[in-house]
Amino acid sequence: MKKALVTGITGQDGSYLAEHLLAQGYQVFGMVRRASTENFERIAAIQDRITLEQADLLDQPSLIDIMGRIQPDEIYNLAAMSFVPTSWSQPVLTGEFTALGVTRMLEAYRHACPKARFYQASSSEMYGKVREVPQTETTPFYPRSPYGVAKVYGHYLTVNYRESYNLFAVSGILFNHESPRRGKEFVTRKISDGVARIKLGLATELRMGNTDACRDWGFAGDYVRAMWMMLQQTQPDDYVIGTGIAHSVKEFIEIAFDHAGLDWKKHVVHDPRFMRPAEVDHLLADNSKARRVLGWQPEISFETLARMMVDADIARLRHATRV
Ligand code: NAP
Ligand code: G4F
Repeated sequence: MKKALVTGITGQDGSYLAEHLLAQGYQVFGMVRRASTENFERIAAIQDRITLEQADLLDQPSLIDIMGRIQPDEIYNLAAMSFVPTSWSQPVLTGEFTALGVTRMLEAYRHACPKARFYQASSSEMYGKVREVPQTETTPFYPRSPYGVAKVYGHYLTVNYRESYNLFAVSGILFNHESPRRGKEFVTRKISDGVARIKLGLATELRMGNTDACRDWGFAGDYVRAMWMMLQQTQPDDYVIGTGIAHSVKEFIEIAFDHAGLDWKKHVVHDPRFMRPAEVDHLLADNSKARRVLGWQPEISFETLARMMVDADIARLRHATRV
């Protein structure tokens, strides 16, 4: 039985990846940081089938310890401070988690279990003020947030450790991917949750920032399959993962409100508090390498994703409030 270690297992991607790995017959170990209350909502359904180990991206000895004890065949480094606006208010912490955390992970990996395969969660946010459209594995980076800068560091460090130490280390450059398990502060989930609240009479308005921004949005369940596929190749390499279709925030709003039978113009209010100091205007993936080499392709469309998220939030809030 292959062993996989997943950091960030309590997050959106970690929970879907753990389910995928269990379905592939893996023994799954999840790294969690200590908290005064447990935060296992997303992994509640599989908690009795996985092993949770306490460690922290900020603490080098804890990382060496768990990798040395587990001796995983595959390591998926998904843990990070992943919310872009927080990276302006907490830039030093973002650098510690999202940039230097990768160094600590790679150091632990090369000393404790160098035969393992390593996946780094790189991001389309690295393209920022895009240098070409669509973006490929060779498009130059121009990050527009402390988060994006930290991800560029983690990306190049992973490439550098692969080349310096002959490790099987890969970076997946993933474009935005969403699901009903997405954190509520990210735009798609903020909208689906807002629509559900308005539909059920729990709110009347939804306050939004830049609704002209465009993203290449896909479904998280599709994207974790790509992570796993990257580690099954004969050679380590980096891949862009996205759908190849971009939509605006406004389009997501329109589909989400329409699906609930609501008129978005009556509820959506522009709020400058949600504008960013520097914006990423338009991201679009060229996924041809992933399609060709990995045989990967997305299954869930933008429209299906938006509707799925609205349905899930309405069901969740109905259950919670008995409306
Ligand atoms: P997420 O839901 O925010 O999950 C982040 C995870 O990181 C959580 O499990 C969190 O644990 C953990 N974490 C944060 N700081 C930690 C620390 N110091 N030590 C240990 N664990 C820590 O993020 P996601 O959407 O699943 O994304 C997964 C990864 O992919 C992230 O690295 C993100 O930057 C990257 N990424 C995401 C997207 C996307 O569209 N979702 C696109 C490209 C790249 P707690 O539960 O304890 O907070
Ligand atoms: O959903 P978002 O917060 O995601 P963002 O900034 O694109 O970052 C996500 O995707 C990255 C991949 O490119 C990941 F690496 C990262 O970890 C994260 O998962 O915002 C999307 C867009 C932005 O342009 C933002 O300005 O939506 C715009 N937006 C408009 N109004 C808003 C809002 N975003 C948020 N969060 N809240 C708003 O009210």
